[in-house]
Amino acid sequence: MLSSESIKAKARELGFDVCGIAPATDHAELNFFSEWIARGYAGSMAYLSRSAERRRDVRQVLPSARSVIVTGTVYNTDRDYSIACADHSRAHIARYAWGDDYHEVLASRLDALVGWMHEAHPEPFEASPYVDTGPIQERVYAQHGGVGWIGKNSCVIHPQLGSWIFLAEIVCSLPLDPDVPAFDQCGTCTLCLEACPTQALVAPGVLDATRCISYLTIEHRGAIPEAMGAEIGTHVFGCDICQEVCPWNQTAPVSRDPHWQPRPVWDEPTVGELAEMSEEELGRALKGSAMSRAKRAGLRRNIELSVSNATG
Ligand code: B12
Ligand code: SF4
Repeated sequence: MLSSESIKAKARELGFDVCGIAPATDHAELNFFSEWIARGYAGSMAYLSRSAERRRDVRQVLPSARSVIVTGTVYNTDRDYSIACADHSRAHIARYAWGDDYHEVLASRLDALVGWMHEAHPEPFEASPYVDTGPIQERVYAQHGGVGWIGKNSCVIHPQLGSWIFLAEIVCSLPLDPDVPAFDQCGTCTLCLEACPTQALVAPGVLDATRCISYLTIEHRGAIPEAMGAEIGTHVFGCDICQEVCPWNQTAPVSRDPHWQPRPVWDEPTVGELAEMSEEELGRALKGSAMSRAKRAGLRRNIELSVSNATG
């Protein structure tokens, strides 16, 4: 029988920094999703409401599921936090998007882990890998797999690694030994709620995405609502503020993995430098980058707004 310990050891060997096992059961936190959608917090992310039924429980996606193997991968690098930057012409890009597209990098590592599991355990079993885009509530399983707790900023925080971690999972039919769930260590701290420039964190752990800079600059198509324009400042893609102020990220380790090191073009550029990029340069820079999610038109819109906020 494949043991949880051997899977975790293999996961580390493949480049994942942490790995935990959650049982595929009806965790109470999974129920918040439908209320979150009903409150309109998903905005125009129609793919979330469309798949709400499947997102309710991983067994909707894989009926034979008994366990969820959850991995965490540190993407932090040694660059300063955006809140430490006094230069108003600096463009801010979310830390997770500076290097290579994590979807591609982590999907191939998960495939290698699934391949190894089938070799180590020749009897038939089902195993489906997911990185971000699958209809599963990754943070809930991360918490139940002991990877980290869901913080007041709604991100999964690992006590040693902080929250600069990608999540990626394998939903599988094997009844693996589960980990102890992570416990909440936010305590009385509310720094993230206070620091959010758009008051998007409406209660501890509850994010109204329609107010979140990350949603507005990455997911939202069309014009950015006028009322939010100034608050976006020079954030051209995503936002890290509620994680930068988090005490658990003040001594977070950095990754040496070449995949997550900042590409020169996204490494602390000014809004002016981004505005001057030709279509060809932008196309090249977005190849194999998670920033392609915003589409060229979205990025151009964000850059234009940032230029106006920086100069206005
Ligand atoms: C949609 C989405 C977004 C949306 C909505 C974010 C959100 N908080 O839901 C937007 C575009 C805003 C976004 C932003 C970001 N995202 Co995102 N996103 C997702 C995605 C695809 C789905 C998340 C989801 O299901 N949201 C719906 C709500 C219900 O879920 P939730 O907030 O995660 O859930 C908990 C709380 O909201 C709470 N809750 C909800 N309602 C209520 C009500 C009450 C009363 C209570 C008490 C609690 C409560 O309970 C829920 C379950 O425990 C996941 C990948 C995945 N498949 O899971 C990545 C994911 C969550 N994102 C990720 C990242 C990195 C980011 C950003 C940091 C990117 C950036 N720098 O710009 C920001 C962080 C913003 C933030 N503070 O959350 C990572 C997070 C890694 C981590 N360590 O936690 C994920 C897991 C992707 C990945 N595979 O690594 N994201
Ligand atoms: S990512 Fe930025 S805008 Fe979104 S909740 Fe965090 S601090 Fe607020």
